Amino acid sequence: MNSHADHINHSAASPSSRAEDKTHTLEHGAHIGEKASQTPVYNVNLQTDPAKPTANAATQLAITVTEQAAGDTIKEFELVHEKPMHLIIVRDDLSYFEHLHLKPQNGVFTTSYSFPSPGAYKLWVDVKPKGGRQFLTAFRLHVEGQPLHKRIPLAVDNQFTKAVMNGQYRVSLALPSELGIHHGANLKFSIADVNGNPITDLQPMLGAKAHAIIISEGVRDFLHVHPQEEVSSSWRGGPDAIFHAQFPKAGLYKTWVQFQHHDKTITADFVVQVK
Ligand SMILES: [Cu+2]
Repeated sequence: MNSHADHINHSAASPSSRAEDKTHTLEHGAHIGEKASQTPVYNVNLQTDPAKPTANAATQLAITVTEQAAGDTIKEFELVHEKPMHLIIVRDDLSYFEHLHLKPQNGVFTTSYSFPSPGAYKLWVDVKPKGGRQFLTAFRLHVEGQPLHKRIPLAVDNQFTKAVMNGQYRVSLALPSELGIHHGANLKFSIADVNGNPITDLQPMLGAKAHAIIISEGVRDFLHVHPQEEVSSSWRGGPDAIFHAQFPKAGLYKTWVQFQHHDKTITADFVVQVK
């Protein structure tokens, strides 16, 4: 377990948790918004069935949020970027990324999930209990199976335009000349069609022009960044989406941007170096 001074620990323990849940250790939760002293503290519990997930087989994930003092399961959540829960699943080498939205049933968020290969994963849960504050909690999970996944070292991209969706789209990232830690940076993502023509009829992605997540090498720091501006459900536009990111320290970061076009989600990723 790793906790920063300004973070409150979320204990994964709950009376119902099984011994195997120890493998689903919590890292740290970053709190967003109001002061912790004025608002309740929450625990997040992740249970998997089977207790030891195996790659390429269905694993049931069940996530509950409890109020730490009373121990009550939270049943009502506020929408954060249009969803009651954002669940991000990555491999610890960042070679795999999944962004899911789970709905609670009687306070339990469940999904059946098949991990694509064995090894170490990290899961981030982003929720906002009704009347409480939004917070982020991370779990580490080991997935069994064969063949063992060969870690893919993270390497900074030298190409900031990528063909995605079998070449149907081209996504570009424009960066400031230097990415530093002391001042925030604007990351400008643009999307074009196969011929390089800008896409101008994008649909809203989670209430914004696009959605972006940035994770540091070593899966320690997580930045869920959104464009300042929200857009209405009838918005159509593009091709650019600008995100303001504040990098906590120097190093490599991988970013995934997601656009919505013709009811499809288009994801592209880039590795950037922060100095
Ligand atoms: Cu989400």
